[in-house]
Amino acid sequence: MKHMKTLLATSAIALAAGAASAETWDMPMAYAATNFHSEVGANFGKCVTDATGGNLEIVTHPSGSLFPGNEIKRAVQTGQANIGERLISAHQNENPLYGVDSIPFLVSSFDEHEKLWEIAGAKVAAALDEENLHYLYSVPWPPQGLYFRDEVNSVADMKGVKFRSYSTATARLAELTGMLPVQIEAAEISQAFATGVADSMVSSGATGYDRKVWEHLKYFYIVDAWLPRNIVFVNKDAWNGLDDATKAAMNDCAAAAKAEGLQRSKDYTQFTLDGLKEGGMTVAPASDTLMEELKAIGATLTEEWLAEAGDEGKAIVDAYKAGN
Ligand code: PCA
Repeated sequence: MKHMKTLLATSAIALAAGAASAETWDMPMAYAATNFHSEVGANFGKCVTDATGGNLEIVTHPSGSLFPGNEIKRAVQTGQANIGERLISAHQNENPLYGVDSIPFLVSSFDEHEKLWEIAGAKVAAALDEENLHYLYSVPWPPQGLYFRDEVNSVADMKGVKFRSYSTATARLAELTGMLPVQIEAAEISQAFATGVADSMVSSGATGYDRKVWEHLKYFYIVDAWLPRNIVFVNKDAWNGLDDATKAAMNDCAAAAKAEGLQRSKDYTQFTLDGLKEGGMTVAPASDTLMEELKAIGATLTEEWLAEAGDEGKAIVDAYKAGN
């Protein structure tokens, strides 16, 4: 009997220890569950869960279901969530460095973008570190183009059009083209277009496809203006609390997610442009006039960014240009 009691007590302690060391981290994400960023995030979560034998389970919550996109960064900074993914340029108003991936026409292909990120990524990670966030991995969106309800051949055609923005830089682009910006998370755009709150946006084919915008918008102009990035970060205190083996598992899974994400983003580019066409949209390069006018506006936006980002920003752009 005594032996039995000891056995029971021992297994209760073992159970309690197991329960205490096994943790679940909820990972808020802003984009559709079917979007590649979300799928890569889910694979990342599974990778960590498997690699740690279930000691750290990461559960993703796409579509802004746990926290809306614009609250994810703060939620992770404050530890309301231990890990999350966010479109970093949406926070350019907090630190111009977060908008380094949205300088118009500095890069227009995946390869160029990766070169820029090789230079800028560590600086962005350092800025996040100062905000109690540990940078884990990041994945680019496909090149950004312009969506409209009506045909547009020049900047004059954009005057007065209601424009969905996702950052201060995209809002400024709207202002400089005479449009009326309104900042809306991707999870809300179908409703915004359906109700006429917005009639245009800058984004990738991916987001238009994910949100079936062909039900409301009819034109997608390929301009390859920039490739913004989603970053997955961890609350720094939560990160520091992990043991070395768990950190190593996270790093290995992050490296795999980064590579998978880049490839999936590339693959999704043409797939989603075809999808927009199948939905009935006109998908075409912007006219020469429009392109020229956009480049002039892009030059203004670049100057403004450089003025805000100071020496550090200039050093990144100069280093990128020197390497090309
Ligand atoms: N899709 C995201 C950001 C960039 C993109 O292609 C969005 O529109 O919110």
